[in-house]
Amino acid sequence: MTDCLFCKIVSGDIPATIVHQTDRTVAFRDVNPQAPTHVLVIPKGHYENAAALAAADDGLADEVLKAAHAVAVQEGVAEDGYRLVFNTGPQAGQTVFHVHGHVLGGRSMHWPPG
Ligand code: DGP
Repeated sequence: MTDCLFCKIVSGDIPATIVHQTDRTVAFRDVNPQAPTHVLVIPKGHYENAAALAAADDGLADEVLKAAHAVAVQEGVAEDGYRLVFNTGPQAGQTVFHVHGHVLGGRSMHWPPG
């Protein structure tokens, strides 16, 4: 998608600090981190949100989840625990409409979220 920020990160047109990559996923540091570890995990292909990714039904959602856990392990937050968030739709706070999982860790988290 030509007008998508995260597609431009995938293509290299916009720089990002990439921390993990597979054939079909990429993970990079959030520009506005909300925790000591804050990494975004995305499929390289464009899907608007988690619902669209799940509907793709080709194993890609599973790959994104596995990549998110691999990031948590790599970042050293898997043992103490981390939060994986897919804001889905404007009311949930989604602002970039290329599905992304936030991997947040390195501090205590509270529930419910704001
Ligand atoms: P969400 O609100 O769930 O759609 O999260 C979008 C996230 O994307 C937000 O935490 C900030 C991050 N973000 C926005 N623009 C950029 C960018 O250009 N580079 C990086 N690395 N992250 C970005």
